[in-house]
Amino acid sequence: MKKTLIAALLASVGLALLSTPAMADFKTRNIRLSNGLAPDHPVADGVKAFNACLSEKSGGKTKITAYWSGSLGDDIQAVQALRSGVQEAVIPSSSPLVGLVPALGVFDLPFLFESEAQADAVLDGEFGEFINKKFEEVGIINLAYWENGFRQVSNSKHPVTKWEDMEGLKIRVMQNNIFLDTFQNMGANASPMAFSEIFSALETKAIDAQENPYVTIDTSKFYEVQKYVSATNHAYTPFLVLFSKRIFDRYSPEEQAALRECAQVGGAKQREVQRDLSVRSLAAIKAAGLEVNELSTEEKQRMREKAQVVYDKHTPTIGADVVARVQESIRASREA
Ligand code: TK8
Repeated sequence: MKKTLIAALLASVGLALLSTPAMADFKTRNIRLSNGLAPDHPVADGVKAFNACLSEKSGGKTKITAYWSGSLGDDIQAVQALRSGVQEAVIPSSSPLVGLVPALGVFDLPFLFESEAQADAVLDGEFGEFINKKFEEVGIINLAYWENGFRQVSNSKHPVTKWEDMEGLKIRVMQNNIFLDTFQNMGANASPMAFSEIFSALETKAIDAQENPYVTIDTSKFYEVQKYVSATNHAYTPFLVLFSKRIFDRYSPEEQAALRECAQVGGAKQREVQRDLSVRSLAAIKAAGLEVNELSTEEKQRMREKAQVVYDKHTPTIGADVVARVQESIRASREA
């Protein structure tokens, strides 16, 4: 009895000694992490797991303070704050950042990914790494890819079951020319707007429509000001977990490694919760009284064909090599 107690004590002292040198490589850090979503979006579950992992690795020294609903500015502003080193982290959509990293436009190409598993394979693989290098060149570290999800069109006017139904719809798009052209090309009256402005623009009828995944339509309560949702699945745009390179470069290698690893841990949790909630969000949207329209296989194909011109027009800006590379990586994921 006594012996086992002593052995246990010795073991815990040994463990403490072992962990001491590593802990010394961590300083007290408060990471301010912002994003545009509501605090009940699955990104919050991801941030929680990210934070718990950091806390464990740093012996409680590294802590994330999260800011929700764009309270520290929209995606574009927050990324500027990272570049100038006044804020540590942000989780934005890739789309508004094409001005900074044109290659990111590849994710805005309509109907690029076929499934979430395929998106995971491409983003977590060699192609994701290739994009990460481009971020470093502009003073940003991308720690991980999380899920925003497949995007769906919602509106307050009428059911959309074919692309012609978009004719004249005043639709908000992200601040991104590929999305703008995709919807203009379908006949919609598209205008770019920051995420935080959508709800009131829909409420005051300044716009009729927007496009976002079910989870966002649910957690940002767009269902309160919309009547129809169409399962268009027209794009899968990822969330990025971005960190200021200026600040990152001042961290120890152990702190840097912990950030990278824990952002992945958070991402696994976020994707899991997101995919689970997506089904329930769709049910909640229906329960709120919205009409949900599925698109026939034939209409999906027509929409895909209609969107082809967007590829032709934007490939030069994204980079023909980048587009070829993502397509190659998609092909490889199909064979895997
Ligand atoms: C939230 C945005 C949002 C995006 C959009 O900050 O702007 O429509 O889908 O998730 O990043």
